[in-house]
Amino acid sequence: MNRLGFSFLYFAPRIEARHERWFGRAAHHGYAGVELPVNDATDGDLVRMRKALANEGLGATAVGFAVAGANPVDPDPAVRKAAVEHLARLAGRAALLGADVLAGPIHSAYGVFTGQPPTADERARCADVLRAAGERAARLGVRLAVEPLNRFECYFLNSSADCDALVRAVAHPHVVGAFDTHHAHIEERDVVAAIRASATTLGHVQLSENHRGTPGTGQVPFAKVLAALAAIRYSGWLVIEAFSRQDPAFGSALRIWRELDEGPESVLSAGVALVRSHPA
Ligand SMILES: [Mn+2]
Repeated sequence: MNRLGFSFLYFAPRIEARHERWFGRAAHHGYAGVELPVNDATDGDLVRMRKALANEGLGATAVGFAVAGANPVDPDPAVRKAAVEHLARLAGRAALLGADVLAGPIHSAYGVFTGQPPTADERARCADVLRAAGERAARLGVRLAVEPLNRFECYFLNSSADCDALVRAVAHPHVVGAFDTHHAHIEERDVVAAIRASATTLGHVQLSENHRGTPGTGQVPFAKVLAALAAIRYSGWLVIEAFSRQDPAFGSALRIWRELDEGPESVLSAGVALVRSHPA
């Protein structure tokens, strides 16, 4: 049984009290949970969000990313040790929210490029870091979901096949693969084949348009995606992920240069309609 979530990265990279009225709206629209960014969340934020989630009867997933000083693929062992600690800290924040999954580009530092394709050494280092972090996350009851990103945002992990291979190399039950239709739309030859080929490692799904706006208004073949997920008996979160300029600085950081939706209510509503129109 899949649970429908809504990513609050739509609003901002750090969720503040003023954003929490949208928890109630998400619950009203029929979402089972919300995906909450944890990289910049303070302890106070986490306590406040947990209470607000409980008030609305919502579950949660967490979203986070690896950073330059704690890069899982770095040649320096001290940096990789910091990466394990960083990922364990993010998993701890996820656990505080009651989230059972921490998803995102946790495989390599976001926005860091070497100018070269990934190397075998980098893959081996990353697998070791994710295994150690997975062990820490397991104690918290949190699974780490490794998300490939498109080539313009990341060089280390672009495809579903590479993600599947990485997760197999990690070989820890609390480290799984994530699939985001936005990145897949850019990188995969065939989304259905990509989903089928990663069936045994897939643990988290984000439904996002090619243009990152209102889901269902772009080129991502959601009917095919949802049918493929049903065919592999995917069981986990389906998180609606749209970005906006609600937070102008964050919108600019994500290269959102125009309005892509009719406001939060329209995106919440479109996400539910999208999934309900293609029942698994
Ligand atoms: Mn994503």
